[in-house]
Amino acid sequence: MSDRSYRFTHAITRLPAVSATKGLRAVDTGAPDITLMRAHHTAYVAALKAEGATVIELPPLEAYPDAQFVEDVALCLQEGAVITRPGAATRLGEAAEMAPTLRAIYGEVLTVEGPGTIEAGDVLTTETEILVGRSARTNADGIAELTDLVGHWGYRVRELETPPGVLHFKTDCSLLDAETILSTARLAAAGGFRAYRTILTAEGEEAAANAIRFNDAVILPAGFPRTAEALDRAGYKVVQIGNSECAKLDGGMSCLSLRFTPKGRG
Ligand code: CIR
Repeated sequence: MSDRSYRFTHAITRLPAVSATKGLRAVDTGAPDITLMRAHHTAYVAALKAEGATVIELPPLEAYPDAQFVEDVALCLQEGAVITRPGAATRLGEAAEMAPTLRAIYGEVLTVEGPGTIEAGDVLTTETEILVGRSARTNADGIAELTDLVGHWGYRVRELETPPGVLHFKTDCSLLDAETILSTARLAAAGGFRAYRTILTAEGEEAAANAIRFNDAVILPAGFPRTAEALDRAGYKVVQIGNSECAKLDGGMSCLSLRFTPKGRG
């Protein structure tokens, strides 16, 4: 089986803006400390580079307090990229900010035009399919438009539900390899992952599910020792990165990068 769903040559990140203190959050647990958030971000970028990534590091966007969560505004595949249409009104303009960077990399960049909305935090690409969780940010029209767009490159989309009260589908799961998904128990219980092996986050460690597999590493938010140990025991190389400040904005490891291998380079 191929490994293009977790082996990549490139990543895009964006340094958090000072305005990130005003980022969206479901529950207010206090303003994030921007100095610490940036230190975590630096460690995250270093972890990607240690795995061989060429990282395109974009500057902060003060007008968009959530713009460091670059994952949500585009879906990057080998054949091309799709600019999404965020469901959060304050994030809609972030998509156009990402477009020139993707156009410089890819021959083909498609755009979700609406009226539907879709954020790529709700999109999990595996070796065989693209799973999309319907959520408060991603609706049926958005999924239908994405399905049309990526169908053009031969991809199959399967619609699932993001659990109620959970921001994004990938808040609760991440791909570990071609056969394996790291998932919270609540998402796995919904039954959408029957074709995969699942490793569950430890009870009380649900936030560990927002991880990424990038080449040989599973990059996991720090502070979830039982899940880290389970992954280690299963043979994965676990790299832990501080996430206390992005967590205050409901962000995790997947949100902070776009990961891809443009066709011809992988
Ligand atoms: C938001 O609510 O949009 C941001 N505060 C967090 C986005 C996290 N992104 C992700 O889960 N993919």
